Amino acid sequence: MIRHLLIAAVAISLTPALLADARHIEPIDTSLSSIEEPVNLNYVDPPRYLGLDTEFVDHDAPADGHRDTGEGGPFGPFFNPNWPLADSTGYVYNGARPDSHAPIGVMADHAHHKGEVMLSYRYMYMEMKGNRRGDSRVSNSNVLEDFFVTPTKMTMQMHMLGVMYAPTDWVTLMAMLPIVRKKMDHRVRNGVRFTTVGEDIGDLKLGALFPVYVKGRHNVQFNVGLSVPTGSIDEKDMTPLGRAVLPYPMQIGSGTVDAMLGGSYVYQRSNWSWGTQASGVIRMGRNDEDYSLGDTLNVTTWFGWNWSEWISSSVRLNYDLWGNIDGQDDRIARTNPIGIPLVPTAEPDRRGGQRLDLLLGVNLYIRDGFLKGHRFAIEGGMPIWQKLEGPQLETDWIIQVGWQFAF
Ligand SMILES: [Cu+2]
Repeated sequence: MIRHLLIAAVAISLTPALLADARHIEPIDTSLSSIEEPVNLNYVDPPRYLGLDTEFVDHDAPADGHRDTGEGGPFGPFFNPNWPLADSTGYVYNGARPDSHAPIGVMADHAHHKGEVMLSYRYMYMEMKGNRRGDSRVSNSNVLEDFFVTPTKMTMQMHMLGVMYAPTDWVTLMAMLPIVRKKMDHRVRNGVRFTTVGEDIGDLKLGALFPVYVKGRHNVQFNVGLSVPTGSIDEKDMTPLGRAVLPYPMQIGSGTVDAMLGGSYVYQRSNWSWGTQASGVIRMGRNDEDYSLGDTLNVTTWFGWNWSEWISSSVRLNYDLWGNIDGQDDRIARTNPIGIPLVPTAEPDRRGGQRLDLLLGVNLYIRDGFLKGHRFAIEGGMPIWQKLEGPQLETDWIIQVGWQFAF
């Protein structure tokens, strides 16, 4: 089910790009910013004021706007390795704007030119409080009618180190390593409260990103990747039943090799851009404990507004769908010693869900001084809708900050 949706979503998200260019139709824009001169890449001293009709210039691009790598890549006539290329209006896709990187919560959104390396660090904090079944809230005492223990709150912190490297213009390689800390508060029927913590290196993610079509205002990319099960599925902590393996949402890794697949499209105007991305994770087989986490689908779309050559802001909708668990970990008890269902987090068929988030972000691209070329970004938001196979903890808010530096 999720796999079919993923394929459909990737196809739908990329269709406008193909149609728009194939038909050579530019939307008619009656605003001032539509009066765009062809980009002059030799322009030495671009204006640095806030302006609605400023065309920001990529100083690092060769004067003719073309890259001379001489490598054709595997995509035949569809792909031109000398990106970025001008379209018939003379517009050249600009990869050196604050909004030419997606909001920091989006990954695998941009490629690099041959020989470039990018280092990145992200910090994410997420807070989940209270339970939900379907799309309505359920109280703790409500959950305790059916279960011996209820989770009441969870926080997740993640540090993510990333590196990107482009051996050629047509592929950018990526590696990301998360370090995750999860903390969950619980209440027992008898009123006792307890907290468990899971903390470890997460699953190493390796990927390759293909900028298959970068011309004029359009940027189309595909990415494939593999998640390597370096993260723990053996997290233990003290519970009322003694020291035990923690339930599924407190584990750090998936335990399985996971295939990752995605596609994105960004449309760029002189002062704003619109991007959309669809991606998914497919678990391959089961892990050592004979279960696999549900497959996931993510579809996100954002609008970025460039206030100047160094700052942009964004608004983003983010949809996540994740499945239930296949199989079960026999180390995780599902009932207490007298046979009462123990806790909803131990139930493989109460883990799936869907969520739609609204997020606001700011990207900074430092153009001068000793931090020249460094990017800093922040993005935060909250769900506007969620539907969970519960009882399951609901998400309340998410914030992410990041740093990126390419050289
Ligand atoms: Cu990068």
